Amino acid sequence: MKNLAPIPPLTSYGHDLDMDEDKIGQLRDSSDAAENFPELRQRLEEDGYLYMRGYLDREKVLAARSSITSHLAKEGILDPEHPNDAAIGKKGEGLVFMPEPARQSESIQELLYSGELTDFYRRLYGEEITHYDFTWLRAMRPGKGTNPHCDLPYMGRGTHKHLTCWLPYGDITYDLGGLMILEGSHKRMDMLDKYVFRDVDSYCENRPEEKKRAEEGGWTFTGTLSRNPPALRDSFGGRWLTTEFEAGDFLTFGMFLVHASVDNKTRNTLRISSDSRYQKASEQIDERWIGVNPPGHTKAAKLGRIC
Ligand SMILES: O=C(O)CCC(=O)C(=O)O
Ligand SMILES: [Fe+2]
Repeated sequence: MKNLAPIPPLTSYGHDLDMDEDKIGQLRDSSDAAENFPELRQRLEEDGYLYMRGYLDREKVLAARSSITSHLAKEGILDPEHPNDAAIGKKGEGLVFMPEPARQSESIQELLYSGELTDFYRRLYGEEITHYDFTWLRAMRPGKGTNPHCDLPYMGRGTHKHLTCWLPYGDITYDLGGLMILEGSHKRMDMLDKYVFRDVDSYCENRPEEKKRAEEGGWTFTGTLSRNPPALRDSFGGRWLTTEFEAGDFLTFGMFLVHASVDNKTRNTLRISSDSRYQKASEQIDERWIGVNPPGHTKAAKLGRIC
């Protein structure tokens, strides 16, 4: 087990997190049970996540990082005064999503959709698996991170038993801001049931304003659960859990676990990570994320209903 540095004061979505030990803590590292899938399944059920420290080949992750940083350099996002690998952005530059480089980079495709990682999911589910074709690849600039949400509202048109894999490309210190999860939130259906089954691409056809917005491809519901992570914690209970991630780690969790990210407090370094999704091949898949050019949240994906 790694010796962990104490967690320094952190902010998320611009709010100071409460640093008391019953309000913030470290993710539980499950790499000790890496070969024990019954145990991993049990922990996933209990904790709502598995954090696999150092599970993947660090060199492969760093090779994928290089393909991302060279793309960012080509796009003029990186400051040419620094080596590409440092991922130092020009002022104000950064991208939340970069589907193109994820699709085109062989090293990312191989890392996420073959070998160790897909074997892991096959063994965890105990049967053949499949994955979304769409990859959420992010280069988060300094400033506010991702606000608290569950993933289901964005991807709930197939099975609800799929898993997100959040993977850092490089070491992510506290000031660069990695992912954090809200302990026990996946069991709080009393708090989630009015939120989590809403679909960000559905709208009420009988509400003219909503209909208009949806027809223009706009969002009627952003999928955000809160813009205030410490206040959300106060109402749910549990602790925000995070850690300093390293290349080779991944964190996997289900559709009902509340998560967010720690803000990037560096002066100009981009935080590079991806999130990808895996499920049993035998279960229904959300068509928004399948194909060479998945419809995603575009107009083509909007679904009207009478409310
Ligand atoms: O990387 C982030 O800031 C957010 C990631 C996320 O929401 C996810 O992995 O589902
Ligand atoms: Fe998410």
